Amino acid sequence: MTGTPIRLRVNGRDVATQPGTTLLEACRQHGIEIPTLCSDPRLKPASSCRLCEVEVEGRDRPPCACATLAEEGMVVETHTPALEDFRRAMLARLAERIPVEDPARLAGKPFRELLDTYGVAPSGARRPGARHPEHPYLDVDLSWCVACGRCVRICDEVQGQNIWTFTGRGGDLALAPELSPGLRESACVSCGACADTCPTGAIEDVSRLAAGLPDHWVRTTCPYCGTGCELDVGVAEGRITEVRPVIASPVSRGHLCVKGRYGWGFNEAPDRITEPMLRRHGVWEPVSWEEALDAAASALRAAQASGGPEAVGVLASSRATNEENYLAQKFARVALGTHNVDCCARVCHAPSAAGLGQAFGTGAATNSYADIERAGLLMVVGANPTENHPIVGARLRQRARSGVPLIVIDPRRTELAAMATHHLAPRPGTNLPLLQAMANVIFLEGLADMAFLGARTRNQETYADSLRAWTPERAGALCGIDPEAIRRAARLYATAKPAMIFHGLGVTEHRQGTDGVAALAHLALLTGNVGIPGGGVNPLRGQNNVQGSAQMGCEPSRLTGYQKLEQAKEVHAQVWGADLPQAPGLNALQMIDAAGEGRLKALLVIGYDPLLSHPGARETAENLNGLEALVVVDLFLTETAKAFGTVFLPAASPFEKEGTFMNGERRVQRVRRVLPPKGNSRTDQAILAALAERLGAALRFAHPDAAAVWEEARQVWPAIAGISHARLDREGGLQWPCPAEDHPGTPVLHAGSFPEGRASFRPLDWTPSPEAPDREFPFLLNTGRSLFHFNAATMTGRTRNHELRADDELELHPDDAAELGLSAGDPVQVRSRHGAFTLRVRPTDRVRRGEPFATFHAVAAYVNLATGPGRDAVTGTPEYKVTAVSLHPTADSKVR
Ligand SMILES: Nc1nc2c(c(=O)[nH]1)N[C@H]1C(S)=C(S)[C@@H](COP(=O)(O)OP(=O)(O)OC[C@H]3O[C@@H](n4cnc5c(=O)[nH]c(N)nc54)[C@H](O)[C@@H]3O)O[C@H]1N2
Ligand SMILES: Nc1nc2c(c(=O)[nH]1)N[C@H]1C(S)=C(S)[C@@H](COP(=O)(O)OP(=O)(O)OC[C@H]3O[C@@H](n4cnc5c(=O)[nH]c(N)nc54)[C@H](O)[C@@H]3O)O[C@H]1N2
Ligand code: SF4
Ligand code: SF4
Ligand SMILES: [Mo]
Repeated sequence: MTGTPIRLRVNGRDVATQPGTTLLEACRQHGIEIPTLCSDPRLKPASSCRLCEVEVEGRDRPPCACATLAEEGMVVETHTPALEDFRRAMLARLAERIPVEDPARLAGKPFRELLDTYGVAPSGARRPGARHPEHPYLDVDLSWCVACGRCVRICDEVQGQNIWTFTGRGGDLALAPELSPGLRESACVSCGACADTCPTGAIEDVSRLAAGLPDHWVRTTCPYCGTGCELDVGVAEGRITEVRPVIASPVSRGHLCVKGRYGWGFNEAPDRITEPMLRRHGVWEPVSWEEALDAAASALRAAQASGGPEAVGVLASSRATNEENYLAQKFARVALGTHNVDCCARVCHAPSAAGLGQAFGTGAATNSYADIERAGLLMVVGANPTENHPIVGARLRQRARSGVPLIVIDPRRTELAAMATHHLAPRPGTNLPLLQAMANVIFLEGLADMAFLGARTRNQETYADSLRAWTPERAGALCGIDPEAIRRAARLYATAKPAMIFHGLGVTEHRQGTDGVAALAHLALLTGNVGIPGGGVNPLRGQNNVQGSAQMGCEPSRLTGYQKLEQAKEVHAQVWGADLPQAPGLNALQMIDAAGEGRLKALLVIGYDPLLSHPGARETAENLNGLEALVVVDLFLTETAKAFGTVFLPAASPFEKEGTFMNGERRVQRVRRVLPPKGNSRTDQAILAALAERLGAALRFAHPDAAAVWEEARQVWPAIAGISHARLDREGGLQWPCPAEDHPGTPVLHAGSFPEGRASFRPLDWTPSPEAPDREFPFLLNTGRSLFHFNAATMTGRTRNHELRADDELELHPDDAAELGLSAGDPVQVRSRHGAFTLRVRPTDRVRRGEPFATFHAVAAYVNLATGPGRDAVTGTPEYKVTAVSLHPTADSKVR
C-alpha cells in the first residue's frame, strides 16, 4: 500500500517518504545512516540506547529517530556536533564494558563499526562467570553485553520464548529465572535469533567464533520444511560456516528455526556417500559413474523387458528441486514409459490436494502466511506448527498473544493448544464427527453466510441435509468432547471473520483423510471464508518441496501443474515430443505392494526412505525384497538402501545446486548453489539425464541447466508461465497462479470465482477406523514429529541437534505411566497387531490417558514397525495417526 508521500527536510535536503515511516527508516532510504545500537527492523522501537537521537525543529529535546514518525514539513538535523559528541560519550561509556582481549568476538558486529566510526576503543575486561559455552550452537559471554536489550526483545517479540531477561541488580542480562540452570536445559528452541540480533557478539554462533567471518554469502531456500524460509549461507574456504536469516524475506521475515539456522552440518557429514556404488555379493563397492549408471540403466531395462513398462517405477524426492521433480516424472513417463511415479505427498498431504481440489477446484493452500496478521481468528487443526513449521508457529503464537482468538483441534495439548481460546481434543480419528457438528451448529443457528452459499457454491442442500444428524451431542460422545465446547468453538469460528484455517497430518493421515480436509473446506465455504485475505484453508505442507514435487507431476494420475492426465496429456505429448503411456500408474504404496507380488521388478528411489517411513515396516521389507533392482539416489545410505539397494548414486545436496522450491503457500523461490557437489556426487538433474541417455531418451533430457528445465515446465503449466528464474532473481519468490511476466502472483486464491465456477459441497459421513483400542491393545498410538529432528533424521541426525533433545520418545500420560510402573526415560515396548518397537517414556499430560504419542524420527526407534495397513479411502495415504497398541515395560534398556 502506498499513500501520498510525506515531504521533510533532513540536513538541509528535501526528502520524501511514505506515511508511517520512522525518521530512522526515512533517512536510511535516502542514504543517511543514523547510528543506533538497540534498533532492529524486526523489533518495535525501544529508544533505549539513545544513539539515534536527532534534532527536530520546534522540539525542546532531541527525539529518538527510531521511535519518531516522519511528518510533513519536519526539519531534521541528524549529525550536528552536539549530537555527535553525545554519541561519542555514550559509546565510550559502553566501551568500558567491552573486554580488550579477544577482539575476534566483536569482529563484523555493528558495535565494532560504531566504535570505529567514533574512534572509541574497548577498555574493559572479561567478567568471571559471564561465559556460558555449554550450548552446541550458541556461545554466550556476557562480558560483551552492552545491555541494548535486543536479545530480550527478539526472543519475546519474534520467537515468543522469553528466555532472556534483565536482572534487577545492575541491569545485567540473564536467563529468565524460571528457566533451569543452562540455556540447553531451558525452554530455548535454539532459533538463534538472539545471536543474530546481538550487536556485540555477547551471544554468538559457535560456528562464527570457530571459523571467523565468511568470505561470501549466498542466498537460498531452507532444505527442510515447507515453510520455505530464506537463508543467507556464509561460506569460508569452501565450507559452510554459518547461516543467517533474511530480513527482507516475505516468508521468514528475518527469522529461522533451529533446522534452517543450524541444521546444515549434514552437508559435511563424514558418512555422506559421494562415490557411486554397486552391491556385489551383498557388499557395497565404490565404482565409476559409468559403471554405476550402466548398471542402473540395464537393471531398469531388464525389468521392462521381462515385465513391461509397468514393472518399473520412480519414487521422486520432495527434498529435491522443482526442476528435478519435473525431470523425475518426465523420466518415468518418457524414458521408462510408465505413470508409476509418486512422491512423499502420498504419505502426507495428498488428502489435502484431493479434499481441497474436490471442494474448491484447486488442491493447494488458498491463502498466504502474511494473512496470519490479517485474520480475525486462527484455527489450527491436527498440526503442531511451533515444532513442525516453527516460523509459522511463532507468528501464530504472536497473534494469539496479542488477543486474536485461536481454536486448536488436536488430541494433544500442543504449545498452541495450551494458549488457545478453545482447545478441542478429539479422540484420534474423530475429526469428521467434530467438524460436521461444528457445521451443524453454524448452519442450524443461522450463522452461515447465505449470500456466499447462494452465489458461489453448489450442492449446499444435500450437504445441509447430511449435517442434520451431526448434533454436538452425538459428535461429542464419539470425540470425547463436551457438546457445549463444540458449540462455543463453532460460534466463534463463524462470527470472527476473516477466519483462517491451518491444518496438518492430524487431518490427512487417517482413513478419512480426504473427507476430513473436505469437512474443513466446507466449514470455510459455509461461513464465506474463502477468497478473502485472512481466510481460507491452508495445509501446512511437509517437506521443503513437497508442494513442488506433487505440482510438477510426481503423481501417477496427474501431470505437471497437478493437471489431470486427460486434461493435459496433449500439451505434454507435444512439448515432450513423445506419446504418454496408456496404462494407469501406481502410487508409492501400490508400487511397493506390487513389488511384493512380483509385478514391479525395479524401483528408482530418489531422496526418500520408504522402509523407514512407510507404515508396517515388516511388510514393506517383504515387498521390497521382491524387487530385482533398487536404485537409490541419496546423500546417505538410507535404511532402504542398506537393506535392499542394488545401485547407489550419490546426489548433490540442496546446497550444491541451482533450481527452485515451492513452499506451502504456492510460492516458488530460488535455490542457489552455495558449494560445488561434494566429492563425486552429482545433481539429481545430472543423474536423471545420464540415465535417460542410457535408455535412449538423451535428447529429451539435454537441458543445459536447471533454468532450462523450468522453461520447459512453464510451457506445460500455464499457472507458472509468468515465473522465470531471472524474474525470481530480480523480484524474489512468486506465488502461482502467475500466468504472465507482468502478473504479480496470487496471494489469495478464489477471490472472484472458482476454477469450476462454483465451489462444491458433498455429503460426508463417518466411518470409524478398525484401529480401535480393545482388551488386548488398550492404547491408541498417535505418531508425529518434534522440533529438533526431521523425518527419518537422515540430515538432523548428523547435526548437533541430538545434543539438544533426546532422539525419540513416547509421550505417555503420567497416570498411565504410573499404572505401568514406568518413570521418565524407562524403555517400554509398544506392540500392535502389526509389529513392535521400543522407546523411552516421557510422562507428560500433553497427551490424554490411553493416547500415547511417539515421534518416528530415528532408526533406533523404528516406530513404523508397529503402524498398520489402513489407508485413506481416496488417496491411499496411510493411517499413521491411529494404531491400537499395548505397552510393556521392558528390562531391555537397549532401545532397538
Ligand atoms: N521439526 C520437524 N518439522 C517438520 C517435520 C519433522 O519431521 N520435524 N516434518 C515435515 C513434514 S514431512 C510434515 S508432513 C509436516 C507435518 O507437520 P504436522 O502436520 O504438524 O505433523 P505431526 O506432528 O505429524 O501431526 C500433527 C498433529 O496431529 C495431531 N493429531 C493426530 N491425530 C489427530 C486427529 O485425529 N485429529 C486431530 N485434529 N489431530 C490429530 C497430533 O497430535 C499432532 O499434534 O512437518 C514438517 N516439518
Ligand atoms: N509413523 C509415522 N510415519 C511417518 C509419518 C508420521 O507422521 N508417522 N509421516 C510421513 C510423512 S508426512 C513423510 S513426508 C515421510 C517422510 O519420509 P522420507 O521422505 O523417507 O523422509 P526424509 O527424512 O525427509 O527423507 C528424505 C531423504 O532425501 C534425502 N535428500 C535430501 N535432499 C536431497 C536431494 O536434494 N536429492 C536427493 N536425491 N536426496 C535428498 C535425505 O538424505 C533423505 O534420505 O514419513 C512418513 N512417515
Ligand atoms: S546479549 Fe547482545 S543483544 Fe542481548 S542485551 Fe547484551 S548486547 Fe544486547
Ligand atoms: S521453519 Fe522450516 S523452512 Fe523455516 S527454517 Fe525452520 S525448517 Fe527451515
Ligand atoms: Mo510429510
